[in-house]
Amino acid sequence: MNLAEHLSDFSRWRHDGAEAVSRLRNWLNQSELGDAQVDLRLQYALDRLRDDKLVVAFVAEFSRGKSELINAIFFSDFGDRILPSSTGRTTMCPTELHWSAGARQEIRLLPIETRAAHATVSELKTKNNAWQSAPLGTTSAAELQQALARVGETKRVSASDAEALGFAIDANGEKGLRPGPDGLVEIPCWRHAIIQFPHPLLEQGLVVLDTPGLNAIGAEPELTLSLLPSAHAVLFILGIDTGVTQSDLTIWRDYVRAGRGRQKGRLVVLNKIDSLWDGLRDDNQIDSEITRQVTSVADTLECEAEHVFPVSAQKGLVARITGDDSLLDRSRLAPLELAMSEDLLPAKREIIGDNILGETSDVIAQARSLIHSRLTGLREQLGELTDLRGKNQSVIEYMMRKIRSEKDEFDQGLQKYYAVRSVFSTLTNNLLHHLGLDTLRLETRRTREMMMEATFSRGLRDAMEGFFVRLRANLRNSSDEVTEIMQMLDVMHKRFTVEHGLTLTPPPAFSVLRYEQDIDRLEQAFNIQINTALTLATTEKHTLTQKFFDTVASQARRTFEIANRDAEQWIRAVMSPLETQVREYQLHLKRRLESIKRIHQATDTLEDRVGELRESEQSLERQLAELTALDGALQTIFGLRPVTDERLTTLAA
Ligand SMILES: Nc1nc2c(ncn2[C@@H]2O[C@H](COP(=O)(O)OP(=O)(O)OP(=O)(O)O)[C@@H](O)[C@H]2O)c(=O)[nH]1
Ligand SMILES: [Mg+2]
Repeated sequence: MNLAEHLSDFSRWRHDGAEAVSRLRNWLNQSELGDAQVDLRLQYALDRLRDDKLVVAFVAEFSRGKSELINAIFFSDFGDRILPSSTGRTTMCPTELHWSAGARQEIRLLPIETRAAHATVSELKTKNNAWQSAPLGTTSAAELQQALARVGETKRVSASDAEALGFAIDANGEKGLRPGPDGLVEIPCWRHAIIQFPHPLLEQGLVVLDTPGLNAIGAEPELTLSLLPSAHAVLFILGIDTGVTQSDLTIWRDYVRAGRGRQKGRLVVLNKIDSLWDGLRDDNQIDSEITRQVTSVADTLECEAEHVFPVSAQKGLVARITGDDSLLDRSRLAPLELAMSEDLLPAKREIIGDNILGETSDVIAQARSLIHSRLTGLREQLGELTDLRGKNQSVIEYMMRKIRSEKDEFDQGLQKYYAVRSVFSTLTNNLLHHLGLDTLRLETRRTREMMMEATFSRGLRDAMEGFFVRLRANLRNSSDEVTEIMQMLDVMHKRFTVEHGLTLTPPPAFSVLRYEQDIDRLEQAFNIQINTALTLATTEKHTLTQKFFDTVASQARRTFEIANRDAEQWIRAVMSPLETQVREYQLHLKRRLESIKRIHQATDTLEDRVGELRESEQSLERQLAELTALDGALQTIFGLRPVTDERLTTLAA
């Protein structure tokens, strides 16, 4: 299977999974076993399954062949080069290629001037009027090429204007843009480009991110703090003709590997191997030269040689367009694509699968325990009634009194439960306040003001450090509240179990650790990169650190948003089963009382009633079997790790 086939296999899997989840959802509704909360949870799971994206980013210094490699891997069926690729700097802004069902075919360009304001690209994505957009014809390759060429547009502005937009200026052109004789510098017209078009791979949820070289990467903190770390695969590209240069190494260390050991989905590509096909060397010499270079690259980058893939993007593209199989073999694209799909898809499946199974197993366990408690109640009632066979009126009256007093006792217990529930809602409000976006907004504003006032690097750094410290303190407070809530729930559960003999499913746990780790990671990434920014001259330092902070703040907001959503969901998840079970039990007592009353008043005969209950018992048992089958189907799809033919071969080897 090539990458495209792997991807369509993956998308089929998601489709089947979505069907299985839908079946569960419909069944729960039809069997009256779900409630609004459960329905919402499954709806979210379905949405996630359908909208899920796979992001593959291409990162390198300029002219290493990123765009050409994208053309060869993804777009060769257009019969031509689609993304512009040429000598010198070509791609001037980060370019995202994707497609969402129902979207308009278009190219959207974000003017570079938007860098001056405090909004990050992801915040601007929803603000249509910030972008310039043009419809995109996709019938001919030429039309596409022409539209896509716009990602390379530049303009000349004064050095001070460029500085205000966060570009570094350097008279020598080493550490920044070099002003021309007229004092002007050349900057990209666009800050970001989004290309939406219905390519089959993009339709399956693939997002391709093409990036420009080092200078541009460094100036957009969002790329380095958010887009690249969250990409499912990052391909780092080198040229065999240039080897590993100092700036290649900076990109690798600061942006791709970012201080950690080998990560899944991070591949090194040694491009342009065709430059060794000079007609003088024979195949053996070429092969050993490639092996030598691969080893040396792996040494320099401190990675394993088998994660370095020598290819020729250009010859690969030509081979695919002309259908030349032997050239395609020589281009060595296939092993790279195989590694990409092996790194990318199984890991992704595992995450999605665990995620969805987490939701559905919970929902299924709830439904199962509901059926069980209905069954237990029913069987208890059946026992009571069969015991009454042949008994006289006074025994029936005694039974009735007994059930009535049980019911009264339970109702009294409920009063206590309602009192505790109101304490619970105070506690959960506190929790949501600490995880709240208002608090975060306040912290963000405060830090920004402190940064404005800071004259020295120390002050800037202190302001930022304080920001992280306070965010962590908020999370720790939330963690205390979670403990308190858990203790209260525990008491509530014990009471119902001991006093009324209810068997309740223990509440799921909740921890803020994940969000703390997110914040830690953000701080780490930030620390690595802020050092570079702090060595700059004052004005640049201010603009760049401010921009860094904007991204950090927007990332932190995302973490807090997720924490909030999770906490709300958790609160619902602990409360709703308890409420349902209490309600069920109340109903059950009522039914028992009703049924004895009717026998007492001789409206029903005992045998009719017993017959009815037996029928209900059977239908509950049927429900249990159906639920088990639905569970099994979900486990098969999401629980088992997919084994591909290639995987088997590697395992065997
Ligand atoms: N010989 C050879 N040249 C290649 C290969 N891949 C790309 N090139 C050439 O290298 C140059 C740069 O390629 P691009 O695809 O524009 O590189 P890029 O990394 O996207 O560069 P920027 O967009 O400027 O950051 C072009 O002239 C390509 O034709 C290859 O496999 N072999
Ligand atoms: Mg390019």
